Amino acid sequence: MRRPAVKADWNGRVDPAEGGTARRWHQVVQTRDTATAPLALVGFACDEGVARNKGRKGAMTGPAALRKALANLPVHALQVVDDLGDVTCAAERLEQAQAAYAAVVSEVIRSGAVPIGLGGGHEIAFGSYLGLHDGLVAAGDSGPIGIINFDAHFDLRADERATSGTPFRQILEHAAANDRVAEYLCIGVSRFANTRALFDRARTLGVRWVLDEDTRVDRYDALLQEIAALAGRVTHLYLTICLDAFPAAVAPGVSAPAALGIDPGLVERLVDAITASGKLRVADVAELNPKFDIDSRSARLAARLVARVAEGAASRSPR
Ligand SMILES: [Mn+2]
Repeated sequence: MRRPAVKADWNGRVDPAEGGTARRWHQVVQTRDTATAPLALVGFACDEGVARNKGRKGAMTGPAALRKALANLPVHALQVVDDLGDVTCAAERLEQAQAAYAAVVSEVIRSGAVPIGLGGGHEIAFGSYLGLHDGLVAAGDSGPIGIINFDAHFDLRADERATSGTPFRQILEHAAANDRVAEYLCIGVSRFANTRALFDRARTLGVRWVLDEDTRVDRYDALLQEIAALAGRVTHLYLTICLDAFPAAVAPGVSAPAALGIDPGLVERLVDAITASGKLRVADVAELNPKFDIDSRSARLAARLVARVAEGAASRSPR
């Protein structure tokens, strides 16, 4: 179920004439079994949740496409990143894969590093949260967790089985059952991609959200305020970015392309605020589906977002 990291996955351009400041991701990634660097990539090769949610399969190869796009990006503050390989999901083994991925995330968190999950369907979110919760429990930390999800969808579905559409309902139920305060903020949610039942559930569960039509550069201050207020109320933040939050032209390689979508440049600035809080403990990028991508646009965007999170988190790292 766990596929070890492979150095051959990381290759790209080398600029020897430019010296030591011309380095790229493939030159700072080290393939390992356990985390020693301040940041650790953990792939979640899975689209079982997407399939159960009646979506377009293909996110299984998301982590591989993401590594390929990431390999050639230049590094700035980033010195070293661990790649811990992939947890892969066999058919019908979603819950087991989520538990296995959560165990890796938890181990990384206990080591003091920040795990960055490479999706995989958005069912990755329940695993990331579970790993964070378990890692904190092991450290005797019962602090409140804030979850920030950039997404066109709430993913609060009530389905009996876990899918890519249920993780945040599962998270909030898990938190309630385990005496953990968890607050969920969903940014970019669309009125035309979520039923009234889902908005009602969001209200019942105390979820805060910002509609896609309000996730605009001219509302930057209000968005920043929303994030700062959440960061002020909690001890730990979990950031998850669903690529279907972005316009279909920018991110065609997803299960459910967005008709409107939100501005990636705006999301990056908000991501900077999240990493600058110093409270980011785990992050992931979900729903990369290379099967439907065009010119690797979605993979490039996903890679840029991972790099943005990593650069921000690295400059905050205690290590
Ligand atoms: Mn989602």
